[in-house]
Amino acid sequence: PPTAAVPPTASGAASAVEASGTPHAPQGLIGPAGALGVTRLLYDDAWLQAQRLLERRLAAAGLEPRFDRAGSLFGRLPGTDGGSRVVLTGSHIDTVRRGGHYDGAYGVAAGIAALAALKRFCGPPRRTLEVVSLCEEEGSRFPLSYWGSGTMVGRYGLEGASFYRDPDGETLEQAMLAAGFGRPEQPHPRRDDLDAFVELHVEQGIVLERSGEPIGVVQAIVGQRRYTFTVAGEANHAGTTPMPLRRDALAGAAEMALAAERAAVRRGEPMVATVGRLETEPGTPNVVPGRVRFTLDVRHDEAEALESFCRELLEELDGIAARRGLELQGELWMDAPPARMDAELADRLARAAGRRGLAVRRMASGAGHDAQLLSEICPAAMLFVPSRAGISHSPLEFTEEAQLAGGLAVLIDALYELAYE
Ligand code: HGY
Ligand code: MN
Ligand code: MN
Ligand code: MN
Repeated sequence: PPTAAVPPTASGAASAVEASGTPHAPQGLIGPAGALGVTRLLYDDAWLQAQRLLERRLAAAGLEPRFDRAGSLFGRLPGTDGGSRVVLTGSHIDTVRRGGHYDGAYGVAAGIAALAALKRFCGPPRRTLEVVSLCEEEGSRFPLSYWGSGTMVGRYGLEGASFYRDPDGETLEQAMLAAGFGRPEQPHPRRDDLDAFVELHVEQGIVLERSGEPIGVVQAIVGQRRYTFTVAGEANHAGTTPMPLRRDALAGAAEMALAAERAAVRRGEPMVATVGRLETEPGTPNVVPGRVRFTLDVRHDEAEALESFCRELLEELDGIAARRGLELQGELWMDAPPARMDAELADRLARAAGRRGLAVRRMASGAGHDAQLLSEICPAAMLFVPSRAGISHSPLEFTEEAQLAGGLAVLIDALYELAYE
């Protein structure tokens, strides 16, 4: 059992992983990011280098690397039972723009280290274990998110890749093919052989740091909707256009952004609404903006609350547009319903942490995760470790090594129970 193989202290897990010659987190993947942070976008060069590095690390650990047609990378530790079922762990390898080193990458690196340590210290499992570096989760480049887990659960078809364009006009399909994926001879992502999915992830919030528990076990993941709005007014001369005659798209969009903020504050926690990106045209100091595009990210842990909030807010935005003589178009491009984690699997994670003397907090996740989608095709559960000052989606994202090792130790024990016993 892993407790023999992996010493009972959290830091011991890290040294056991070291001692087992298992892959460290590939250089540059884990640790404080530089001032500009980490930007690894689906199918771009940094993304491809990371996937290729992980492929080499999986091969070095004897974990049979293979890519699926969407570019998600799997490592495999075959079970002796000869069955076709798989216990899967892992997370996503892409990041937000100028993000940190931990969001996604920690769950991938820990999953590789866990399988390598189990292979080394416990030999082959009864049931097959796999680790996945999912190709995309953030929605940072193309107007869609969860491309990796979404193609696995059938939310997206690969044939739809030509519909999505990045800000440079490149389609998802062109980028996928250019990176060497999307080819018919590569295995299709669709999975129906999973017995469980366990995702280890940094909390990205401040709850664990404040409460002092080193481990979080997730009960539910919030639902989220993401929109892109286009506000059309009239570009005009900044000097000769009197204020009452303007149809200023930026002033309108600004009023809409404040309306979204006010509406979320009025609703109270856990409702959140964020305008994360805003582009204005022509973007010239002496021209009244004629057109603005902005994104809106709305989240809540109840589907009905999410639905009513968005319905009411869109009516309010239409009212602002009408009053200002602007045209407003909205596109809903992401709608991930709230997801409950598998209770039995969550209990198993909590017990594994307890056996290592690590205090556990049962909690909800305000961040979206691949486990949300994979819960549609198999029992899914998540482990959290603390994020310093609750910061994430930022170069300042950081988690102490002992906390990372604690999460790894619990993951190893949980995977041992699921695949060896
Ligand atoms: O945005 C999120 O919730 C996640 O980090 N992708
Ligand atoms: Mn993430
Ligand atoms: Mn993220
Ligand atoms: Mn491009």
